[in-house]
Amino acid sequence: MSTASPTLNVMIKAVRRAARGLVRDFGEVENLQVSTKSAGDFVSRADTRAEQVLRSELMEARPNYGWLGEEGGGAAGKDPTRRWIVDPLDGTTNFLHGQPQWSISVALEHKGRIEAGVIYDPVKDEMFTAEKGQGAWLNDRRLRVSARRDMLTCVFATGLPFAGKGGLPTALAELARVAPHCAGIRRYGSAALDLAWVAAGRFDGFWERDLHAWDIAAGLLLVQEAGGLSCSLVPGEVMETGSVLAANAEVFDRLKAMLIPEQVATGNRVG
Ligand code: 2AM
Ligand code: CA
Repeated sequence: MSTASPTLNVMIKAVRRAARGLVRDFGEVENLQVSTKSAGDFVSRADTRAEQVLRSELMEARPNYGWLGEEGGGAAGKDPTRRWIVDPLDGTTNFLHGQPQWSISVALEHKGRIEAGVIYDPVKDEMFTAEKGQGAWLNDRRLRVSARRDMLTCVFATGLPFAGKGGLPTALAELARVAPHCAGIRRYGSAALDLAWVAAGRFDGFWERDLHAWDIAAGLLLVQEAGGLSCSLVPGEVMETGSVLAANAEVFDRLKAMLIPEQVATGNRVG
């Protein structure tokens, strides 16, 4: 990153610390073939421990801020305008299956806008960072979304519902609409990393429905700071609906027209 603010440095330090425990646990999980249940419990504990590490680091550095975490829920802070939005382990299913595509996502929200975001992929040692107005970065390299404008050359990421989630018919209809017009669609299972990869130009766009604020908060800022666009797939603010479309500015409108032909989604940009 260029000149990281003290707050961004706090975030980076916290995710690096949480990552150390997760990397250790990821090594263990590959050996844990005893039973699916014990592996599942082990990963839940790893997830909870990572959130505890993040919470103690971030709240120690900024004691007045509020908190919204996937595991620990929400807590108001003395400063009602600022809160951390944290996913300690995004891509839990990959982690559980020994697949190296998972991340830690931390965002700082101020008055409803995301001011700073960090997504860390510890397996690849890739630290994605963004601060409002300061660009998006991967380690020390400035990020730009891809410049592809021909849909036929584009690779998109999406998510598919897991058991019990619902929404499979919609997801399949969307695949049927987009797949014939692009070079490929990937389903990697960490929404936070998918968004970071849009920012990095590795994906030309990403969409998924019914996510949570902690899955997307940091990633949306990364996309915006890398010159991409985002919106909600259903009426409302994307941070509330969790149904997100993000893409480079060249193909954004065409992808949007394929995914929500019946309506124009509200708001193109985060914040
Ligand atoms: P998670 O790993 O933190 O749960 C991918 O489709 C996205 O959906 C990921 O960001 C993932 O976040 C989320 N996800 C996958 N399985 C999930 C589950 N069983 N419950 C809630 N969210 C899930
Ligand atoms: Ca998540």
